[in-house]
Amino acid sequence: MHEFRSRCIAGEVAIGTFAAIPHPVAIEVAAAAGLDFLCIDWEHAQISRERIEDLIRAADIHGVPAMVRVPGHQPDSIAAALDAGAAGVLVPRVSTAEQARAAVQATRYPPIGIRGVGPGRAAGYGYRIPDYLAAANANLVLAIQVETAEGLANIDEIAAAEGVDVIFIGPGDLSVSIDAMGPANAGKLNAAIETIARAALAAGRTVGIFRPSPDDISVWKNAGIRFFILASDTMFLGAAIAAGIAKARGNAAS
Ligand code: 3PY
Ligand code: MG
Repeated sequence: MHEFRSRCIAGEVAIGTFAAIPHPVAIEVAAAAGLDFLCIDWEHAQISRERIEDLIRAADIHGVPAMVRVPGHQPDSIAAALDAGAAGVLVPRVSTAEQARAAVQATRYPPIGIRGVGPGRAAGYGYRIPDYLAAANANLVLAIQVETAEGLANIDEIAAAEGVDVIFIGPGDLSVSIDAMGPANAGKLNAAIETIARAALAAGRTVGIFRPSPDDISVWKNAGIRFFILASDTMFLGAAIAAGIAKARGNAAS
């Protein structure tokens, strides 16, 4: 098993970020900064299918596992990301056990799933198909996002779906879906996150969450969460520019 998947399954702390900038330079800069993994955001960033392969290539140069958040549940999107050499997929908006099982089917080769065999980059462009086939089911990480009211209601059945490695909580979508937006509703949102985390942990799953800032990572670690996607390359870039400019302005005024 690849070290990244064994680490995820074992519930060791893993901290990555979303890659939303569609250029290998951003991947190389992020990878060199020392994170545990990258998650290329094909769902919400303007990253094309062809570009995903170049971004994974850039991450590979630095030995940093690159997952891909696929744009939906379509098996062809999952196959495209994995064929390009992704270390795993993050499947958004999984709200039922049936959708969770379909994600497993699309991610794993037979006999576990129904992923199709092809001469993609992951399989050495066809020159290493048997080697890739022999290892892919054990190596690839499958993370599914629970981030809707329906997913919250169905969390016990979703968490029981065999073959899911990480149940990943999307607080942004969840807050909209359960009508718990804004600081005034933080208690309601946090209670929903804790419900998902408890159910997933009881089913033996690793639990992940998106956090926009590192400030409350310890709070969620104490709730049993171990897999963190911290902000994104665009968010880090904006925050660093804002902080630098503010400091420079302050220094210029003194
Ligand atoms: C959300 O917060 O909705 C997310 O999908 C974060 O990854
Ligand atoms: Mg979301």
